[in-house]
Amino acid sequence: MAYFYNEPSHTFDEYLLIPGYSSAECIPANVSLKTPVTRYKKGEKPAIEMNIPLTSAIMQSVSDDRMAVALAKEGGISFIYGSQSVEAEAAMVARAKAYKAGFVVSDSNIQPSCTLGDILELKEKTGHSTVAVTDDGTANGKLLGIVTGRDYRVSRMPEDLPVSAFMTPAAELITAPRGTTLSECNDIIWEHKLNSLPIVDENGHLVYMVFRKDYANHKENPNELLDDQKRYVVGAGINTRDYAERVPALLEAGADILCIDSSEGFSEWQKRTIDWVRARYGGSVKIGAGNVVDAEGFRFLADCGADFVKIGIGGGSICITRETKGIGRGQATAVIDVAKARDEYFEETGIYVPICSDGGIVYDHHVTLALAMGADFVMLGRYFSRFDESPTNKVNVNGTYMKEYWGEGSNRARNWQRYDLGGSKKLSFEEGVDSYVAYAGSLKDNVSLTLSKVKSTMCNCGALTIPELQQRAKLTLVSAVSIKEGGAHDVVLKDTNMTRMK
Ligand code: RVP
Repeated sequence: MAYFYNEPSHTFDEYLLIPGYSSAECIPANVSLKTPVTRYKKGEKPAIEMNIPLTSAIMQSVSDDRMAVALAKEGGISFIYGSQSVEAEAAMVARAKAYKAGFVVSDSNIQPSCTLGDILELKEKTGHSTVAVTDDGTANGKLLGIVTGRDYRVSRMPEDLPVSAFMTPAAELITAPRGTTLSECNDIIWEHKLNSLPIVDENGHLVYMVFRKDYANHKENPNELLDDQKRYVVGAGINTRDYAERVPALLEAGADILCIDSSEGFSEWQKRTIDWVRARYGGSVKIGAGNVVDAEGFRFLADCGADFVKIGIGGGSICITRETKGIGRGQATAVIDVAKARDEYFEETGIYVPICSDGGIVYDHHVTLALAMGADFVMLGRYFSRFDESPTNKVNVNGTYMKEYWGEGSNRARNWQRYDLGGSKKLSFEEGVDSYVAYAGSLKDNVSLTLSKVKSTMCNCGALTIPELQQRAKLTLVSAVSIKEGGAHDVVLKDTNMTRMK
């Protein structure tokens, strides 16, 4: 006879935290959100930790190189999507790794024979007023001059005036050689009262631009997550089919950590993939696996050698797996069950395997709940898709700005490897939808607001670290009626259009 669970499975919205004692020490400024990402032995330190417990989903509409840089700046990790060619994914990883905080590959470039009209058009397109003039009009051509808003007056100059007639020529520019450090660049910028400083190689070719305003930004990222060469830490998704080609290319490009991207990870395919990685690279290559929703699935992947285990089936905002296939589990119950298994595994073996709650985070406080239930970190898709840094289009729908967001199992993404069970190489039926989400602005502003709420609740629970939260949290299931009590009720809201993140 089939096995029946006695309890229904629950999701985050059905739980609340009960405050614990908060001492005077318990203030948000004292909270550390540092968390392990990879397995480690008792008494040792994990090879990779994050400064904040957030990762971005392995999805076309969420994680590219731009997202990877933006999230690493805040202290988390993006897993660049694998549902693209090996070359394209490796190129994204390489770009994120090549990104040097404060050093920008110029995106506004023009040839000297172009006109003032072309400059205005370019400015309209990129939104940037500093344009590099190079011999071939590319970001790495020979630097011939710079045009800024101070070099022209639209009302006094004809639009067909060539750029060479009003640019500041290279001979009059202050530049710095490749290899100059960011702080040296900053000194030059201040000494000469510049807004931007071109970095050139020994042949006079443009390599980077350093902008005065970016230096200030860089100083504002105390949590940034860097590797030992001071490059941003970047993750990448892989599948259980083409790992023999994909993994070497991603590592060559500089990926710090991999994750098998699969809707259902309790399978021989995952074991084969991890075995292949271990046989070829030993423990030096870090690889997460998943997704699972119970203790058995966790133990299987932990025994296979996964560096972390991802939890969640069917809880994603764009996911219709539960409707189409009838599999899955309420995300809160899945996290609680797997967290218990992770702790038992640690007791038994002395090996701590971090777990990641993936999907279904709707409100900021769901992050705190997931951590309190035992997750070491969370993975979010919808959340990050709403920001400027996600790879999708920002569109105006009936007067409101939206970003596009689609599932990996949708017809749009057609990521068949994620749903593959060793059959034909195609997506047989959809397990995801194509959608819009409300545009929410910059990642930095939103992440800082979310984490300030997380820290505040942690203080209410008397916890200054995530492990303390996991030990001290008191959680209660709530009734359907008391959920209603939790929102604004029995009042007439003044702003009925107001959308809130609780
Ligand atoms: P959410 O954050 O709720 O948007 O969920 C994101 C998660 O949903 C992803 O990390 C992934 O596990 C899952 N996903 C991605 N595509 C699909 C699908 O098409 N069904 N599901």
